[in-house]
Amino acid sequence: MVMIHLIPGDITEQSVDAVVNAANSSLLGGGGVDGAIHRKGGPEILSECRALRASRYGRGLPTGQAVATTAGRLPARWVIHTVGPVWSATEDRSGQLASCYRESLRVARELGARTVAFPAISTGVYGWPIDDGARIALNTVREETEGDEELEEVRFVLFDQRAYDAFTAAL
Ligand code: AR6
Repeated sequence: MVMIHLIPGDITEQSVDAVVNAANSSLLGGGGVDGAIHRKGGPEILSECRALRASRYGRGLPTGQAVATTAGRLPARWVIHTVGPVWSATEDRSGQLASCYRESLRVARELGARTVAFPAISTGVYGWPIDDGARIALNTVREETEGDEELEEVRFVLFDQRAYDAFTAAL
């Protein structure tokens, strides 16, 4: 059975097989988790992202998809970059947010990762309400890992108290 843990803190400090990055489709960095991962992980991650842009993802990584690179100097083996949807009050984009979690787990399994750390995708710069973001994250990961024999642990790493409280309530 896959253990789901909620951890207050910084995702760049997690010793896990794979850390998920809330990236943007350029794959070339940004603020929030993305900025922290590139800053701490060093230039190796960015150079692999550039190579992905030059090969498979010439037009960028589409929203809801995921792709892996090395983790550079982070205490992890891989970074799985995924692009969350920007929150919209008029359009339901929750399927795209669920897809980020699902596709990231699919890539993690392909890599043979046993431990995976997620941030609360889309709930920062992209404006997704934290309670709803937490519900979608937990429901999708629970559904997706049911009966999984390979994965051991999925960790949600929550940067502030509000996010931690929202995930605790949703769990
Ligand atoms: N560890 C864990 N969680 C963090 C960290 C950290 N070091 N830093 C922030 N968070 P965001 P998004 C939380 O904005 O909403 C970037 O510029 C944060 O409090 O990182 O998906 C990208 O390049 C929030 O709860 O990602 C994109 O352009 C959550 O992580 C855009 O932001 C996600 O916040 C993506 O926006």
